[in-house]
Amino acid sequence: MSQRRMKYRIKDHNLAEDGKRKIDWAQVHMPVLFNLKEKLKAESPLKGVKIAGCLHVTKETGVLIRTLRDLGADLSWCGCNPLSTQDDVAAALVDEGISIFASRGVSNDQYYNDIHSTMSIKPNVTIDDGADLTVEMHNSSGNLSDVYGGTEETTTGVIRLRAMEKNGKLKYPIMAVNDAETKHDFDNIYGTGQSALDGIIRATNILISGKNVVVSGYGHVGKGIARRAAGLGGNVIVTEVDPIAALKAKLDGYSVLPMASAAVTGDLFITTTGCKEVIREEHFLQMKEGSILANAGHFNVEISIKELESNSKSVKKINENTTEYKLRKGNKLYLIGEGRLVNLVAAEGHPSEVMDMSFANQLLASIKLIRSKGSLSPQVYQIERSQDQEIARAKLESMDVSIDTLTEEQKTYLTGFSEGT
Ligand code: NAD
Ligand code: RBV
Repeated sequence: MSQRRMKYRIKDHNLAEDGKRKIDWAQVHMPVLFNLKEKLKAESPLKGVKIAGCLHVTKETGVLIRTLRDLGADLSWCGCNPLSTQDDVAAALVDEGISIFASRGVSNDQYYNDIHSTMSIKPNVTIDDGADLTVEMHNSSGNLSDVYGGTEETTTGVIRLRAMEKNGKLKYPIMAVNDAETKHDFDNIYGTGQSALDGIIRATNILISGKNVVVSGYGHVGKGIARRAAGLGGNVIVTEVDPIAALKAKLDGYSVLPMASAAVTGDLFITTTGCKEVIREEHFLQMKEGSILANAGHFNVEISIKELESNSKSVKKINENTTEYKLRKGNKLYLIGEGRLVNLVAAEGHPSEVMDMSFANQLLASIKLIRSKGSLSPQVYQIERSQDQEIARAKLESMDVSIDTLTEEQKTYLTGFSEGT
């Protein structure tokens, strides 16, 4: 595609060399995706397929985009969060002939304009993170008959798409990439566990050791963050609404408290629930001077910023990613990354090594949609076990790890009932 005729919207072309170096670095750390591409490239499975993507424009996503292009896809891409785009990566991808519509720090209107520009390719496949693109595809007046299906990267997106399915509103099949074990048991846990703390530390340089770290939600993301915060010497307090998750947190050795009590003792608060208004006015008013607030859930709804603002007499930026709210009662609270995904706003998102598996799932799920075009009904589909197994094996292999194989006798034992006491 000629760059002059190609449509795109980025911040600054001059950043392209930096972005290219970053994507090249990530590529070296994503061997599963690379080897899949090498295996598939002779058959060009994406030849002539138009793909619209709405997923954080990061160096890892850059590797996914290059992979899809090298397998024949025609691509158009936007960010899935107003603050997560790495502008140098966006510039590098445009330089490589990809239509990118993304920059860091967009308004809500610009965010949706970028989604619509991305959709104008009239995709056969949508790759989404959070379901904003898929919802816009459904809301637009355009015909969806060219769409074979879509994929969804994150927990919140899968929840939204299942709700669409339940309400009879889903018009094309979706592969729930998040629900693959090689995605949520690694990306959500280890990826967010490390990168959320990385973001908080980059934004504040605080010492985690000795702090009371309140983690809201003890699902995949919460578990990962709790483990890493404890590893850094933090005293972890979990808040939950689900009794089973709360019990797991307690038996994993953490304190479990309702937010009303945790608000009084916490030094650092990290929300990971996918739910709204988890930290709100009644909690802000109980917090200690200097408390720090961050969110790792998909949307910026977990910390009520509206109530933080309405209770403040002054608001000022401390640095690029930290804002000070001086409450009317005198205390100062600090919000990181405007309450958006702290790992992508204040750090670089997940390490390449975990995105390797998430994006291998994205690639295989997209190919599956293309191969079964027309034969899938509009539902949210689970990733097949065989895909998870293939990715886990490839990842182990890339790490030089070998495992055992069941003997025939063991297989018989594990599938039989005759051998007992
Ligand atoms: P999950 O379903 O495994 O866990 C969510 C947990 O939050 C559950 O245990 C639930 O009981 C709890 N919860 C819900 N409402 C609550 C409330 N009001 N107070 C306390 N606890 C509450 O989901 P997950 O996979 O951990 O994902 C959580 C969020 O993080 C989602 O929005 C997901 O999209 C997002 N996510 C972000 C990243 C990232 O890069 N930052 C990575 C993966 C997932
Ligand atoms: N995520 N992507 C990155 N480095 O590109 N980091 C995190 C990256 C994804 C992750 O898979 C999660 O489910 C989603 O962002 C939340 O929006």
